[in-house]
Amino acid sequence: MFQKILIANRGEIALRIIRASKELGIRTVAVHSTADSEAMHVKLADESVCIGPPESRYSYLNIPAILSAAEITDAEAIHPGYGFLAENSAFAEMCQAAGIKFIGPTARSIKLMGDKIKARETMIKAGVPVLPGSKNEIGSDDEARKIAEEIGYPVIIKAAAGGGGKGMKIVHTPASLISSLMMAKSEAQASFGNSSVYIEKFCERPRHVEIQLLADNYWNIIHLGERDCSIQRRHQKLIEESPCPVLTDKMRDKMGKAAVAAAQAVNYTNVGTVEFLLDGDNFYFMEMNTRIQVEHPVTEMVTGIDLVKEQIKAAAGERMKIKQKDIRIKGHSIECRINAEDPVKFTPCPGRIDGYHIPGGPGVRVDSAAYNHYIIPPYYDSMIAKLIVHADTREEAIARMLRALDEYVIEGIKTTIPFHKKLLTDKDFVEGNFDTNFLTRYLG
Ligand code: MV4
Repeated sequence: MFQKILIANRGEIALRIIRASKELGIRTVAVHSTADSEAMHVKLADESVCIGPPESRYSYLNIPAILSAAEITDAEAIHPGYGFLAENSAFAEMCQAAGIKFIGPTARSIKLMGDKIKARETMIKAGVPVLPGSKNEIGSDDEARKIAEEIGYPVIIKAAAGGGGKGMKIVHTPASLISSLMMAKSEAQASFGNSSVYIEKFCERPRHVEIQLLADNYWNIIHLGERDCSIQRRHQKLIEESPCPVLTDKMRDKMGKAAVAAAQAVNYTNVGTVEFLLDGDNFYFMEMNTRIQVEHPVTEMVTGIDLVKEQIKAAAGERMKIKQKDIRIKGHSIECRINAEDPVKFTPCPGRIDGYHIPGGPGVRVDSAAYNHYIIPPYYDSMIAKLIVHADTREEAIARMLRALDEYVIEGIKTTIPFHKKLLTDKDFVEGNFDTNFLTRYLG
């Protein structure tokens, strides 16, 4: 096992990794920007190194500064968390070249899954269902017309280097195909430095259901059930839960097996998530996320498995002790993302917390780096806490979440707590009757 690891992240996920490390007897190094000198991850780590000015590109994305910090503190491994450098295959390669273990999958897996066209092709070969679409990058307007006619409208144009919903264009009629194609290509070039796009049949009312995977370095790959992440606004998830309210045991087994097959096809290691669109009884591969995700706690609550500890152990070369047959999904878990945002307009609202009390009691977990009098800097993501509950049934989990949201006091800034209180009493939400368009309709 590692003696010391460096955490190349901030906020709640940095704390989550520090906590897992401490329980494994590993010493921790925090890195931070000048805006984060008073941040909780700096206080909780054994050591800290300032790596640059507030802007992410000069600090949390500053590869030479982070590798130097690992070198001077003798850290043997780097945990990237999520966001920032977590899915940067060049960074994973540079860690390896510097003799530092990257706590995540191989650079090869990250690169392959980062190319959504290659990922799609890999899934087809592995027998994982995908929506009808183009095999390769769209080469010409004629090719786009031909493929769209073949699969039928509506279609969706996606960037090969995209993901997470960025740069997608939905096309309802042939008349708008070519202009959408032009826009998609130029947006892809501007956002990702790569104008390559592909076309898929557009699925109108899907649920977003994803399978959590866990793998070691010895070809052992298991799945830990699913999360329903359909409650999103502009591709930002706001509520996640496990299990998915409409998935049968039979469907879970099928989807889980497909996700494992997907991972086997690329010799996947460490943790990962396979995203599917669920449309009635059919599911289709969307993308694979090669990192620990924000919403991992709901899976931890229903399986009793510590995903961050497992990922550190896997990276250290330990053989996985958990077997697929040991996995049981127990009860129901829900996570609400609490953002420092206006609860109606969702505009960021950084500033000083003045009055803070966290909820507690049975089945309540708060993953947060916030504390009373903490000043939320304006430079980073607005998520300040994840409130996670676990109960025997979904109904009890909703009641528990409403109770915990009532206990949560965050004063001095605006948060999305009032939004969650309202949404959790919505009839359709309570009935589990929603898809990825739910919030667009709900918010009007
Ligand atoms: C789709 C889709 C419907 N049809 N692809 C969004 C994130 C990325 N992982 C894939 N995404 C989607 N891909 C096809 N062929 C619907 C989504 C989607 C979505 C689209 C518009 C608005 C909100 C959405 C939320 C989740 C998924």
